[in-house]
Amino acid sequence: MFDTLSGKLGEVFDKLRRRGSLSEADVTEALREIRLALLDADVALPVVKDFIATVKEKSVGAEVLRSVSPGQMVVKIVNDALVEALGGTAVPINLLAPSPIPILMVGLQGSGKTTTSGKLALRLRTRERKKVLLASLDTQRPAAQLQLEQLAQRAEVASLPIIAGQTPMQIAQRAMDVARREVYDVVILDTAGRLSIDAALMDEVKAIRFAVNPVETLLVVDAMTGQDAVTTATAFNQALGITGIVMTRLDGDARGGAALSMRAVTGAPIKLAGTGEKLDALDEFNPERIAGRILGMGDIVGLVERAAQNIDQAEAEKLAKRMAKGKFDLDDYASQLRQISKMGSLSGILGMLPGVGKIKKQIEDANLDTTMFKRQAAIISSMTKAERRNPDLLKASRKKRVAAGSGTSVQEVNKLLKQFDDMSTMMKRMNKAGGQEAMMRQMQAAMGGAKGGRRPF
Ligand SMILES: Nc1nc2c(ncn2[C@@H]2O[C@H](COP(=O)(O)OP(=O)(O)O)[C@@H](O)[C@H]2O)c(=O)[nH]1
Ligand SMILES: [Mg+2]
Repeated sequence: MFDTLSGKLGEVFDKLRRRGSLSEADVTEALREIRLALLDADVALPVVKDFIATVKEKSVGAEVLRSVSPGQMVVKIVNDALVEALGGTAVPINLLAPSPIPILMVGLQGSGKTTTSGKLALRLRTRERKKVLLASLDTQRPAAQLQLEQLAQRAEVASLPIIAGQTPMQIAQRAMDVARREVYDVVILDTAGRLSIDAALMDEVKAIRFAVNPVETLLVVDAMTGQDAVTTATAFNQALGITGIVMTRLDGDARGGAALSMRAVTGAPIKLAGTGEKLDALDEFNPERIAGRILGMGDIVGLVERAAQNIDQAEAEKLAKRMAKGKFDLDDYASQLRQISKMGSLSGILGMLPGVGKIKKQIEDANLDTTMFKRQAAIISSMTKAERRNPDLLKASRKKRVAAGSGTSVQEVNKLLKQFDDMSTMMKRMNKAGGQEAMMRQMQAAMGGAKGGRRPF
């Protein structure tokens, strides 16, 4: 799985990394090759387009950190885009519900529902210490219920006694009754598949879903079916509303496109990955780990992350010290603006300050306008050293000079000075009163607020 994609991306990056600096043409060429590699891996076209657009935007906007090469920077950007496409963070099976927790397994015939039911039972018993009951609602094939019973024995969990002639609905209700009476934590309901999506299948599963109200409705799809897996997931999701996807046969030589497209196309997270026929071949689907495997460049990704952290941390500490001493001048303000523009948001540097972490996300959401920061940085660089240290020197004629030098207006210079003044006042207050959240609110207001109107924190 992912081998071809991994190989191709490896070639792209080998080329990039041999260069000391990157021209726009280098990046364009690399993006073209990445695009081809993704399409070749069977990733859905809209997903490829988004992916390339994201990488392009980030690559052009990124300021290369001192200790890493441009090629390494691009590796990191592609890595992050892969993680995002794969769903961002791992989403665990939801076990936060009153027992017995019903988990409904759905999917096409042969996708791996029954096998996965057995694997999941084993996993929940051994890792989560859950008391699990397996029940087969597959009355279509004579051997199906026996298959699950055998899997239950191997996983050392209970299975619902088979009663011939019952309908899937009767079996589901009996399973829930037994689970309540015998105090099971989890009931896994394995359903019958069909060769293709048909109304009868959906109606049967819908009725069961309505009757037992499962905490998880897990769709099992075969990774080897490529784009069809994505189509199947879309159809099941529209008809039933699934809570997660289990992708099986990730051990095979599928090209991986389904895994990369699934989240964007269906919106449902891939929660688990089947990686073999054995009962313990079921893994949590972890986007970071999988992106790492695809790129095979974990060391570089780590290096860039550490470099970014070090620089920001050093700046943040310096700034925090100056703030604490009440020595915050226009040079500090400019250095902060540079950081902000580089990071694309206030969160970059402020997120490093102690206690700000938790509101970092909210700042990011506020989507600050960085072009204004760049203009302000230009104004400050048109001032003399003395003016930057002591803004009170800036009277009318000096303001005119600074405005002309930076290609702005006196009005803009005034606005900047007012913002700087507000910020200094706020910092003094912060030193006295503490209160990070209040500080952030004022800092945002001082810097002109969010693009689309001010949002409350
Ligand atoms: N290699 C591999 N085979 C799998 C995986 N999951 C299921 N299978 C195999 O796929 C076949 C069909 O599985 P089954 O659970 O009966 O599918 P169902 O019809 O959806 O219940 C069986 O031979 C399984 O051993 C997997 O993750 N990797
Ligand atoms: Mg089955």
